[in-house]
Amino acid sequence: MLSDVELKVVVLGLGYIGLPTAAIIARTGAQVLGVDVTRSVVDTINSGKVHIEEVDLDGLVSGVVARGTLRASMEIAPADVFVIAVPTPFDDDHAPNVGYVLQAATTIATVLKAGDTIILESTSPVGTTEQVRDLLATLRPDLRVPGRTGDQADIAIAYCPERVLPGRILVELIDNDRVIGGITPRCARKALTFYRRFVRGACVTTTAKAAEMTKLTENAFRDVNIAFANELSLIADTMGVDVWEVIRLANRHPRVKILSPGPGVGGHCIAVDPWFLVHAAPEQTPLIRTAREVNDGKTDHVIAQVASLIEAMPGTPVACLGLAFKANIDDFRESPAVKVAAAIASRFGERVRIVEPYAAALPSAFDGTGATLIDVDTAIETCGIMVVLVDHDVFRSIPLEERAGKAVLDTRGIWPDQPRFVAAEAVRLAS
Ligand code: SAJ
Repeated sequence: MLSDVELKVVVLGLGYIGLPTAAIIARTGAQVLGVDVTRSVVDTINSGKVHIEEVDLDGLVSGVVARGTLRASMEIAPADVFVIAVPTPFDDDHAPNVGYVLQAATTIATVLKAGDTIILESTSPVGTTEQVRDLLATLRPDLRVPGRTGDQADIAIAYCPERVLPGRILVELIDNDRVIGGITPRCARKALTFYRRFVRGACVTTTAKAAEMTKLTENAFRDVNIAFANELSLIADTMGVDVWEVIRLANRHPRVKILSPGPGVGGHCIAVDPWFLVHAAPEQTPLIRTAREVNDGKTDHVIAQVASLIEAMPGTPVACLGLAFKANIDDFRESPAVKVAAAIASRFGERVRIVEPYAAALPSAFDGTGATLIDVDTAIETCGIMVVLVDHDVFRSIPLEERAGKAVLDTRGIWPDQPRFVAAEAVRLAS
């Protein structure tokens, strides 16, 4: 086996998963080349800086770049292990788009040699790893690919999904268990040897297809469970019951663990991945599809609730607290908070003030609306209506006396001590 210093690794895609992964591998002493199609990303990393916000990532990247074990480039180079960590979005009809994965495989084919290992980490529809294998077989007929030539393959191909939580990526990359699916058992073993270099969690081997479905299952499981919480919040609203209290009480049952309602489900994973299962098996997925619809519908419900509250209090400035897709991160992709705040801003214009400590400027969704970005203290001083869209710690810490007398719509349940009648009464008056 190659020692860490001799091992050459290429990571394709230097985003939220690829960059931390590349940096952690580089910390083991392996020579890592990160490849990305965006010039500014490559330049930023080579100057020892990061283009994404993630706890402790800046220090790690500057360290490994300074040591010379991590370098970024727009050009691929030969290596022993290739890790694909590119996006897999879906098209308008919810069909998964694996174009970036196939593009990455095409790039790898130009430098691939016997003995190399290719690992796909991107969330992918079941069968994608075999698709990568078939593409490589076509592009490089000189190499024997696994699963077609018994145990005699020249290269190893495996699927190993990332399962890290934004905000805890560096910890979870090391501590989480990994599922490693090989096209053949030999492929899985080769990939396992690689992950053992930096993963402390258990590494469990399986087939590529089972690993692909496992990843989709994890995120669909969470989506379905959040949908249950969101549905409860709708029921509780119609009954005038505090859903947060009901959930707290129900969770005292030893086998009940209800998640938290919110303004909808955001991010690039949980709001996307369940569609891969629905698209692959439409007849068999009524529950998973409905969960997606419930979670998306919750965002529309919150928009209507906020609009009623604002209409009930003419002229009162309204503060929308948070834009990120979840607490304490700067990631606004697929964020329900952005959807709610932008819809409200386009309707109520200058009355709408946005508070988002993780944003230097308002995203383009607010262009031309008249909404402004203000800090939390100004919001407390000037806004009679407060809408909590994200449970950032800085919002959680606002004491009751600073919120007293305000009409509050708390979609995240961060202020259990807020007199609930204020918002409920205003909404009732407006309806
Ligand atoms: N949310 C709720 N209520 C909850 C929990 C979450 O409304 O009780 C919302 C969040 O506010 C957010 C969305 O759901 O808008 C998703 O947040 P999340 O923290 O559940 O998940 P992500 O998208 O940050 O990361 C998920 C994780 N998957 C699972 O927990 C099964 C992570 O481990 C995966 O690596 C990641 O997706 C991914 O990349 O697939």
